Amino acid sequence: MDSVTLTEIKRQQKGWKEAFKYLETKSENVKVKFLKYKNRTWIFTGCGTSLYIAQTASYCFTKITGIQSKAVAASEVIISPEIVFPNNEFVLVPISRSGTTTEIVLAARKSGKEFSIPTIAVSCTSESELVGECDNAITFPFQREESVVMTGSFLTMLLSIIHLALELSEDTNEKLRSELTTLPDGSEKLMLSNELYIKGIAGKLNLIEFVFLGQGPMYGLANEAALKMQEMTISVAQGYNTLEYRHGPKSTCTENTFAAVMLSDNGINLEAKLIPELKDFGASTLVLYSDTEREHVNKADFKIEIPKGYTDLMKPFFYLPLLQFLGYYRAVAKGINPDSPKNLTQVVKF
Ligand code: F1P
Repeated sequence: MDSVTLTEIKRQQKGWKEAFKYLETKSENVKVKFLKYKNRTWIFTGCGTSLYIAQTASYCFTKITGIQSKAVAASEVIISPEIVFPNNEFVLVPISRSGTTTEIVLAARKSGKEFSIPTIAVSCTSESELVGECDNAITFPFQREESVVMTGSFLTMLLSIIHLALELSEDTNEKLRSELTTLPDGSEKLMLSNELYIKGIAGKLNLIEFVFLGQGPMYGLANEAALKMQEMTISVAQGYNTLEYRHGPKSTCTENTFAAVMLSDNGINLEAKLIPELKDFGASTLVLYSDTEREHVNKADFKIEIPKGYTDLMKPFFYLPLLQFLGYYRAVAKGINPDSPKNLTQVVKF
C-alpha cells in the first residue's frame, strides 16, 4: 500500500483546482466582509507548518493588496499580545489545518475577546474549535489530510489567502489570476517528472545536514522544507533567508551539507552569489529557479527549472512539492517510515 504522506503530496494539485473553484463562488462575499479592514495591519499566525504558511502568506498578501501585514507565531500572540497589538487597528488571521492546536485557539480567543481584534480563520476543518472562536472563516470541505506531517494543506491554505488578496486588491491582477488557473497542471507535471531525480538526490547517504534558503515568499518555504526534513527524516535541517546563511551559519557547512537554494527574480543578483560559495565550502547544492535565472545556476550540482512565465508569488506552488518529495524520499532512504514520525502527533495540545 502507498504511503499516506506520499499520496497526499501527489494529489495536492487536484485539491488546488477544487479549492480555486470553491473560492470563486465566495468572491463577492469576501469583498463585502473584509474590504472594511483595508486600513488595518493584518497579522497572519500559526504554529509549525501553519506559521510558515503565515510567513509566505504575509509577503504575498501585502505584495498583492498593498495592505500592511506581519507573520507572528501564535505563541507570541498569547504570551505578548500587547506587543503584537499595540492598539486595535489590526486583523488576526489564524491558520491551522486541524483548527484545534492549543496555541492557535487561545490566540484567536485572546485577540477577539480581550483586544477586540476581528478574526478570520483559515483552516482545512470547518467544524473546528478555531472556527468557532473566530468572527469569520475561510475553510475547505475537501482533501482532509490523514498524515501526521502536513504537506498538501500548506499550498491549499496559501492559495486561499492569495485568492483573498486578489479579491481585496484594487488592481484587476489579470496576469496573476491567469497564472493561478494554469499552475496546478504545470506544478503536477514538474513534480512528477522530477520524482526519480529527487529520489536519487535523497539517496545520497553522505548527506547529514540540510539547509534550505529563500528570500521573500520563499523564506516561509525554506523554513517549511527544513521542518519536513526534521519531521520525516529526523535530521538536522535549517531554513534561512538566503543571504543570512553568509552571516554565521556558513561556518557549519561541510561536504556532508546539502543546500537547496530557491531563487527569486527579485533577489537573483544577490542570491546567486551563494551558489559558488556553497560549492567552495563543499556542500551539495540543488537550485530551484525559472528560465530568467538560468544563466546563474551553472555551478549547481542539481537544478530544476520551473515552467516559464510565473512571477515570484507563484513559485511556492512549484518549489514546495519538490522539497516535500525530498523529505519523503530521504526518510525512505534512511529506512524511516514518514507516516509515523518520531515524537509527533497530528495536533499539538496542552
Ligand atoms: C500545526 C502543527 C503541524 C506539525 C505537527 C503538529 O498544526 O504544528 O504543523 O506538522 O504535526 O501541528 P495545525 O494547527 O495546522 O493543525
